[in-house]
Parts: sequence; structure tokens; C-alpha cells
Amino acid sequence: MYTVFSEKHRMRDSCTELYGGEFIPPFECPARADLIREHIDEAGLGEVVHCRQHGLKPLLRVHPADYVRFLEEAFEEWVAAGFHGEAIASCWPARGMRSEPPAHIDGKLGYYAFAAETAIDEGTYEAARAAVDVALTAVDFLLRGERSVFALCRPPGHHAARDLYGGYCFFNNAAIAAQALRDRGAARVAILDIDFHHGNGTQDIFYDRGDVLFASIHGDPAHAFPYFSGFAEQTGTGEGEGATRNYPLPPGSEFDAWGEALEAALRAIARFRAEALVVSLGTDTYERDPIGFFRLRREDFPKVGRRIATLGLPTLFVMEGGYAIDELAVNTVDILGGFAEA
Ligand code: FKS
Ligand code: ZN
Repeated sequence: MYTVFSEKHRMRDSCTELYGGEFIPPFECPARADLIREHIDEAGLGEVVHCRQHGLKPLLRVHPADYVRFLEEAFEEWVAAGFHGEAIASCWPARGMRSEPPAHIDGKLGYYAFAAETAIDEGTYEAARAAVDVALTAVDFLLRGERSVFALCRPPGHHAARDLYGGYCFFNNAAIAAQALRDRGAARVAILDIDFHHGNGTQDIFYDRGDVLFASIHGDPAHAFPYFSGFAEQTGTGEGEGATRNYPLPPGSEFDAWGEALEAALRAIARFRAEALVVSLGTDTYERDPIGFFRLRREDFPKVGRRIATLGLPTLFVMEGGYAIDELAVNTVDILGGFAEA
């Protein structure tokens, strides 16, 4: 299996995450992608290729221009406003207030953010753009006839909606890839999100569409970020009715329950007659992940890859989360290896 990678991910290196009332070094850090990159060679998964630039056009199929410009200029505006730390939202257009972007950067951050843990720093925009190029280069490989490709995206993307960032995500790499697959000939595309967290951004982007199925297995929003999305009753709207499938699971869920949800999601994808599959791949489902509450074990991850392979679809794996830094690379590459050997 080919992996697409960009060193530019390292430009996403903020020094603060708001967590439990403290500023801590972010869980979502450059070492994550570098360790996975190294382990791909150790495990002999296949060749690693650099991404190619794809410009803004495929990105603008998902995110509006005002949002892209906001991300591009946010840190500069923040510094120009006289602030010394990283750019963090702290005031939102909450219930009953007017939802329009104001002129001041402090307010703009609140307008475009849905969560406060994610700080924007100097290199964030460039790294996020490179992650999109990684996903789009992987699409090129898939359309050239590869059975599967791994887009080693960083920063991740599945929490980013059209014009919302948060949960460590800025551009929705998986959604942009799925849209590119549609635009380049696939009649129906399925997105399977196996990150521990619900992919609220991806769900929202495709919620009213019948041509892209979104299926997600995640921590029950009653107990897990992003809290306000990912309920089993959310099944899509209009043309998209039935094309969103949520499988929320309670704290402590092990592979027996998780694997059953996976089988249900795979059945939904098979019934949908997808022509291509995008997997939002997170390994924060691991029992020792510091922020997830599922209990998947090391030996479960190859099984996950093997089960996904039973669909027999051209498959694009897009990296999302996973924070157990010592085992992240092994678990992630084990899913890919399980798929490749199936
Ligand atoms: C509430 C805790 C906020 C944020 C968790 C973000 C998870 C990100 C992820 C991604 F794949 F996007 F990286 N915790 N104050 O793992 O879903
Ligand atoms: Zn996650």
C-alpha cells in the first residue's frame, strides 16, 4: 500500500491545548505523524511518496472562501491586535445571539470555532493546506487504479465542518477527498469513520446528500467530545435521509461491541453500493489512549483492517486521531497491514 506524506505537517506545532482548565502541550503533536511515517518502513507497508499541490479548487468544493481566508490570516491578525499567545476562541454566538463574523479577530475566532481547545499558531494554515494536498494526492493514486492508499494527514480533519474548526481540525481532509472522488467519476462514495470521536464535520457536510454515505462508530456523545453530535437518531435529511449512520458506544466498550457496530456499518456501506470508500482512520479507540474511553487491544487492529477489506472497494485511508504515543504507530499500521494482507 502506498502512503502519501508531507513534512509540512510539522508546521502545525502549537504549544497550547486548553484541557481541564489548564494549558497543556497538545495531544495532537508532530511526533504522531513522524512515528507513523517511520513505522511504515519498519513494517514494510510499502512506498512512501510526497504529496503534490492541488491548489484551492478541490478544497473550495467543501469549505467556503471566507473560512479559508480567515484561517490564512487569523494568526497574523491576532498578533496585529496585540495578543502575545496563540490564537484561541473564547466568545461564541450562542443561543439567541447574532451569528455573523465581526471585524475583530477575537470575535472572528468565536464565529469560526466550535471548541476552544484548538489554538491557531503561525504555521497552522500551511500545515492544514498540506494535509489537504496529502489527501488529494492519495485520491490521484486511487483513481490510477490502486486498491488502497494511506493519506498520512496531519492536522486531522473530521471535526471541521464547512466553516467551523475545532477538535484539532481545520480542513476536512476526508470530506474533501470524498468530494474529489465524486467530482472525478465515482457515483456513490462511502465514508467510514472509526476514530474514537464522532466526525461531526463530515456528518454535517454530507447530511442532506444521498450520494455520500457517512457511517461512524464513536464514544456516546452523552459522555464524549464533541457532545452535541453523533446520536443514533441522526440519520440524514432530505435526499440524505438514511445516508448518515451513527453507532455511539458507551464508556469501556471492547472489541466485541465495537466489532458488532463495525459489521453493521459495513452492511450499510455494502447496501449503499458505494464505488469507493474513504476511511477516517483514528486509533484513539485503543485501551491505553489518554483521551478515548474504548478498550480495543493491540491484537484487534489487524482484524479491523481485514474486516474493512471484505467490502472489496477501492479504499482511501485518511489519518485522524490516536494519542497513545508509544503504540499509535503500531496500531495504525496494523489496521493498514490487516487490510493489505486480506
Ligand atoms: C473537551 C475535550 C476536547 C478534543 C478532542 C479532539 C479529538 C480529535 C480527533 C481527531 F481525529 F480529529 F484528531 N477534546 N474540552 O481525535 O477526533
Ligand atoms: Zn479522535
